[in-house]
Amino acid sequence: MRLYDASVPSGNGYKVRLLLAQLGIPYERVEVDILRGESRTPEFLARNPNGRIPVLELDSGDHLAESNAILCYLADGTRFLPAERLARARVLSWMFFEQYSHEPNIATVRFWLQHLGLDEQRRRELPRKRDAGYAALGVMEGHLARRPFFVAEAYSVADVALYAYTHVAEEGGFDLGKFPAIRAWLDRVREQPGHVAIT
Ligand SMILES: N[C@@H](CCC(=O)N[C@@H](CS)C(=O)NCC(=O)O)C(=O)O
Repeated sequence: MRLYDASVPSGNGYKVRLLLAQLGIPYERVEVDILRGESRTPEFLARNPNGRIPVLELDSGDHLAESNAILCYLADGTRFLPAERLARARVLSWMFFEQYSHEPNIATVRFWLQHLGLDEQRRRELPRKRDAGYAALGVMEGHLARRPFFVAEAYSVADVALYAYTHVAEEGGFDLGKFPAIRAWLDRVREQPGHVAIT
């Protein structure tokens, strides 16, 4: 297996590397310089027409894009994705939440502050992104106040997906001080067997 990932620490790439480590699956990491447009070359677009990492290349030569789809593919049939119908749908529900309400705000602001800087347009958009990011953290805090993990009392790919950008939210200027349940959950995720750090 081969994973096309960013040369800078991308949370979307990290989700996949974390699960691959926890599943003990060997793979080759290919670094793509997204800041220099390497994910937009004709060669890369043949792997993912959407021009983004991560992309998983299977031993069959097939390519799979979208971090959360890759997580579901890898987790299928393992303890990281419940077989029971409702629990499985709840895992997906949190993964869609991650992509719609969390990542576009928390990850995007981190990317701006760490890599792109704030031009006039980003500066204008920042307060709205900040509010939406805190709203997503508020939803997570309420849910985690009453349970150890997102679904069915067990660590799953829902936790992997949401951990990736939450644990580095402070790099985007989000203060986790007001979210004790999230901070306790971050510690529980870090304690899972096979955990690896973002790099
Ligand atoms: N929804 C996608 C988002 C992927 C994404 O935004 N990747 C970024 C890095 S984190 C990227 O490749 N950016 C390069 C570009 O847009 O050219 C996923 O979850 O995989």
